Amino acid sequence: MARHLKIAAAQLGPLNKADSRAAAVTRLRNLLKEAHSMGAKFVVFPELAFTTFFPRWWMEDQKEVDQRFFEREMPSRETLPLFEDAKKLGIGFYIGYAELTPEGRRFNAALLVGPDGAINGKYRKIHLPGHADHKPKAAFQHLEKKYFEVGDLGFRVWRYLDTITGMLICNDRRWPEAFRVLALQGAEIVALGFNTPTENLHYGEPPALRVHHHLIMAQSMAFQNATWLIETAKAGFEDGFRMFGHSVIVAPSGEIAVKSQTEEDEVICYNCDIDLAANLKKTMFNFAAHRRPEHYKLIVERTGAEVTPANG
Ligand code: CDT
Repeated sequence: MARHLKIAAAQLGPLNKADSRAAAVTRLRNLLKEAHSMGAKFVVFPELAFTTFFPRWWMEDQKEVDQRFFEREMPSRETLPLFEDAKKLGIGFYIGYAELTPEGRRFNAALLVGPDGAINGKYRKIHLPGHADHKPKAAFQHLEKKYFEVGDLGFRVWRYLDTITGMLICNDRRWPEAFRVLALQGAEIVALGFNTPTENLHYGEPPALRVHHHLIMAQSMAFQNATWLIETAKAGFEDGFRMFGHSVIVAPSGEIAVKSQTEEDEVICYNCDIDLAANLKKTMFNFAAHRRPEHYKLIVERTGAEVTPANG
């Protein structure tokens, strides 16, 4: 019998700098309840879901940054009600947060929480976009390389709700290698939260094109790796800086099953047939039959592109 799992993407509208952690948790709890009322058993929340997307600002007082934006433990006193609700409702979730370890290390992290409220897995973002240096003349900055270390837990999957589920965070979705490493571990679902500015920090680019790239990446990554893909946005104007929504649930066929319509708090939900990819995995994307890793060596040996033509 086919396995089905009703999954929700719980998109958040803007969280401003002045918004308290408690206010964010209240909104997340409301979204969780709404997802539950729609029959969802697994909810995917955004990246850095408890605060504004703070890496857009250069801030020098690290103590204050830690205090305002980072979590020293999970669940913390303030985030615990979300975990308790999940347990009460018997619903699992993915959530992104800024992690400050007891050793003083900082990561852009995500948790996979079971329907019993227990933490099943943790991922620390590996592809950190942007820059570490101060660009005071820029309209906004993208300082993930200043505030976070590169994740050290690898790309992993977990047995979760009778599926194999992997986690990624935001910019990871632009790197096919990340998805393929999850698919090679049998991923059936990939959960990912994101915060993507509507404006391109580096050069003028039509916002519609940015959304177009977001959608074609999601569709191709899901199809080429034969997984369900849930991508959830934090969206809207945060302190005047806009981020696009377009949270999506994409089927292993590469089709968008459902997509958000707003840049506000919004739940979308789909009853995912986890076995939908079975034929694809036996034929076109039968990795064991068709992959040729002996010819992929450059993928792991070389980081940046070098012009090395076969004819010299
Ligand atoms: N949060 C995050 O990773 N956002 C990036 C923006 C990159 S622009 C420097 C993204 O890939 O959507």
